[in-house]
Amino acid sequence: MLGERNLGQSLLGQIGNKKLGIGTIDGSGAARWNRRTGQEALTGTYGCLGFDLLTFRDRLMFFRGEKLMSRRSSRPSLILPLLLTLFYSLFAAAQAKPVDAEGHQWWQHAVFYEIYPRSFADSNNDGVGDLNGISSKMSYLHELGVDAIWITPCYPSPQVDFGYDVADYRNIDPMYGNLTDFDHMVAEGRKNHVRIILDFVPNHTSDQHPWFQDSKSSRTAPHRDWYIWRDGKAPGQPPNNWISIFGGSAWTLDPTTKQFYYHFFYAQQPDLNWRNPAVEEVMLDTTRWWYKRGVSGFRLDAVDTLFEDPALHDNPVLPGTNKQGDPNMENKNNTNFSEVHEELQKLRKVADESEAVLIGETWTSNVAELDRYYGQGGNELQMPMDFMFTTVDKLSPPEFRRQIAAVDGAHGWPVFVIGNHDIVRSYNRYGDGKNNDAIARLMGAFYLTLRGTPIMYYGEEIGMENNDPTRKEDVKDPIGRTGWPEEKGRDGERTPMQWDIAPNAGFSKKDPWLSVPPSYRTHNVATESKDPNSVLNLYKKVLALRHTNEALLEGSYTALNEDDPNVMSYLRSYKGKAVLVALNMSATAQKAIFNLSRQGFDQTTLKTLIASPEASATGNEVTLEPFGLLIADVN
Ligand SMILES: [Ca+2]
Ligand SMILES: [Ca+2]
Repeated sequence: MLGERNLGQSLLGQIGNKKLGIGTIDGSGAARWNRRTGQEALTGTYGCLGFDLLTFRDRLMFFRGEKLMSRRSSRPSLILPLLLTLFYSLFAAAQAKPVDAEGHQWWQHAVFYEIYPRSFADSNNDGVGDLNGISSKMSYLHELGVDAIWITPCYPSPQVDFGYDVADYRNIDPMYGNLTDFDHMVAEGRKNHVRIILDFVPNHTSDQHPWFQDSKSSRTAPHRDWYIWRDGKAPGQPPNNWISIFGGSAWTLDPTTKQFYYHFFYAQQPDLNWRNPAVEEVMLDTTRWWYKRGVSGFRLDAVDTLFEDPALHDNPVLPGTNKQGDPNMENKNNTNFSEVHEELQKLRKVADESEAVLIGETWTSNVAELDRYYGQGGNELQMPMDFMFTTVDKLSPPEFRRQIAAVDGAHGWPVFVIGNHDIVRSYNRYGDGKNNDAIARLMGAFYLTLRGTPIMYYGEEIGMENNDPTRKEDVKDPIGRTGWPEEKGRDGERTPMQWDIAPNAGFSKKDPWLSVPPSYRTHNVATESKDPNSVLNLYKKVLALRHTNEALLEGSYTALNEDDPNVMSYLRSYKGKAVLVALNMSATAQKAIFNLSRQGFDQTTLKTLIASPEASATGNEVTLEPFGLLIADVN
């Protein structure tokens, strides 16, 4: 899916795809590319613009779409792209170490688990979670069936946006520990076969970062151009109409130098200027620094906001206002620039040096958009998250089938999530208020058996629920404070992990930064460990199965009984072996009959592997209680 892009980006895409292409350039300087169905090559003809790719720097400028109109020559030189193609393909081949006969990489067999470090485990009882707390829970994570943990930002930070305002990219906030604690956590992880994934926040720093402190000190400071500074339209008027997603103008006037700086998020989170090569270089090198320290990858924060229109055109205003009371607008001129993909390719090259994985916070509205994040020939993110799955907010087999089929047909490996630190917990979103535990087990049996890599959210495995603040003065999340009461913020899904029945759910001896919901008395690790039918034990069983069963690890996905409005069922098959998953998404008992002759199983006999208490399989027939589930071997 190429669509309309600027010339530079399409070129880089071609190199990544190991193909050469020719396109046409329209009057606006954009290139329109076509891909012939059934052929990987791009076709078309150049207009008056050509290029001679002589130096790396020139190439960079070209890829960035800069100076596009100033570089003219009679015809394109294709030799350098060819050589680069060869180089990149050899490089990629040298880096990829498959873990199976299918050529899968480690992250394709792994189960990921997101940890909000403030809320996971508090080793020193100050009410806030920390790295030593995480280290102490590595054996829990391993026994659960987790292979990698993604820790949301734990760098030094004034915590205006709970760590997403980074003041030093190469250190640990004292609240969470220090670099020695970090190294200890990596070592404990290795002992327990749990890899560490950190959060990388490339779009902006904290306003307390030394780069910004220097940048704002004078118009000629060395770091001035590391951020985006502009004069106002008129005295006291910001440079344009862009809005911060945390409310108000995206521009703040600095009284010392009398210019405005740009911030897509909070005013304390100034955007870095990614058009400055020095910024790019130091950020790429920061990822390398962490890989050398034992990190196995990064989750990239808000990548779609990396670039802005250098001419700062106003965004189109839409009718109405948002939850912050600002006019609705289309963020056309400050998000989703094609240059984002070029940076992802560069980050990926550094990641490949260490067999690391890049996970994307990729909010997309369709699979074509998601597909672009994998890159041409898979040269960008290995794991862009499919958040469209989380938009199916009701237990609807037809909607889930549509969504899974679309993602299964994308050009990369699917990544499934049902919750994270920005979304109301899945327990509440899918729960009906009466059968929430059964539904939590159903959802676990569902997304953990799909073809792709799941990213769990801490506490999901014990059926943790949202605990939203009821008074404005209790709200910690900035968007909850500015948007109250309509927007209560994200505190509710970030409460402390529930370990046992001790006060504060055993998270801390001191009252924690956010309180646990009363349901911690029944929904905690210690209590659920003893109950064979708990949400926790269902998760453990499913995770154990998906680590050992070849059909679940390697198999294709085929939707079954696609007209059934109540039972979601599918087959995962690999080399003549198959696992069938049947999930009753309704509040009434259901029967499902499976004819798998088209899938190569003439006499279907289902052998139950995992089932809810009242579910059973006889021959090719499955009986399920309300919200019941059954996972079976097909013979
Ligand atoms: Ca602590
Ligand atoms: Ca930006």
